[in-house]
Amino acid sequence: MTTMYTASQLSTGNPPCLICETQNQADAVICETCYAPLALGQEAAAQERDPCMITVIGDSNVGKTVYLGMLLDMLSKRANEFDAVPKGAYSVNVPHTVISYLGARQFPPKTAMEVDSWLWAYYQVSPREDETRVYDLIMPDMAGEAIAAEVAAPRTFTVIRSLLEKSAGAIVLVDAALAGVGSPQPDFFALKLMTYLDGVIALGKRKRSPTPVAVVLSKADYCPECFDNPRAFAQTNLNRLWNICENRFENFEFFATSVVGSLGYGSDESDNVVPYPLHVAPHGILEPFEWVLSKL
Ligand SMILES: Nc1nc2c(ncn2[C@@H]2O[C@H](COP(=O)(O)OP(=O)(O)OP(=O)(O)O)[C@@H](O)[C@H]2O)c(=O)[nH]1
Ligand SMILES: [Mg+2]
Ligand SMILES: [Zn+2]
Repeated sequence: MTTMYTASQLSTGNPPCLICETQNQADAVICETCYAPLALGQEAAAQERDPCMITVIGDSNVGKTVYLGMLLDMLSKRANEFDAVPKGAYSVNVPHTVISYLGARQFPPKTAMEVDSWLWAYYQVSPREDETRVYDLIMPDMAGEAIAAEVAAPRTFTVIRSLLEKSAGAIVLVDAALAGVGSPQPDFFALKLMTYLDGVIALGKRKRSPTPVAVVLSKADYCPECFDNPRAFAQTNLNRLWNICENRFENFEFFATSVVGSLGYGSDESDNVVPYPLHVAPHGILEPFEWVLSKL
């Protein structure tokens, strides 16, 4: 099992795992139950606020890694009046990886299913117009296949459930390019995901959940009409998802997002045709995040 830190890098306190509350051995670096880095708990113990977790979920290949990397990079470049400070150098790994790949005109590789290889990011974010509002954001980059496995058979990946239980908000990515060409897969997967989320965070059978959920229509560069009216796009192309949002969630909104401006196509080592990002032009990355913060 590999980790990003050594025991000596971590402070001496031994708070329980922030995600699943397991009390681990004092010299452990990752949680024995959920494999989250224990540095998260130590960072959090040093703050005097409760950390705020916003979880990015979605199917495999929907664009979670690219979105999260771009979002964290934009935040640390002080985009849109936000100040964001990474807590712990490990937090910079997601944006570092994503921006390096995009700079080399490639997409980052898919995230491995093993929980102990996921990259976690812990950022302290505050809007510049009101520096008293500080959010300790914790966002892991999870593998879509693990999310699918947990949704299909709950408790296969306890870390996902524990995270969602503790999340103050969720960003759900849905592949707009696939939905736009009539594939039912994004709609069905999102319906399962929202049903799962409702089961984890619901207050009761009748009550709609107040947890803000931003639905991000990813790869909207393939279907630019998405940007004009994301809600209308969802009502037409993701009707099952739209209905469960209306029925079960008090606070939801749809956003269109894209990271690339133009794509080229080429073959990879195994002769599959793959897209290459020729030009990076982020659109609509911060909006869903700002909206979630505004609802907390
Ligand atoms: N056109 C376009 N394609 C994108 C965009 N973002 C991601 N992609 C494509 O989607 C693929 C998957 O993106 P990832 O971010 O790796 O997806 P993921 O959700 O992290 O997938 P897993 O790690 O398997 O869960 C990329 O390799 C690109 O081909 C975008 O903004 N526009
Ligand atoms: Mg990924
Ligand atoms: Zn844990």
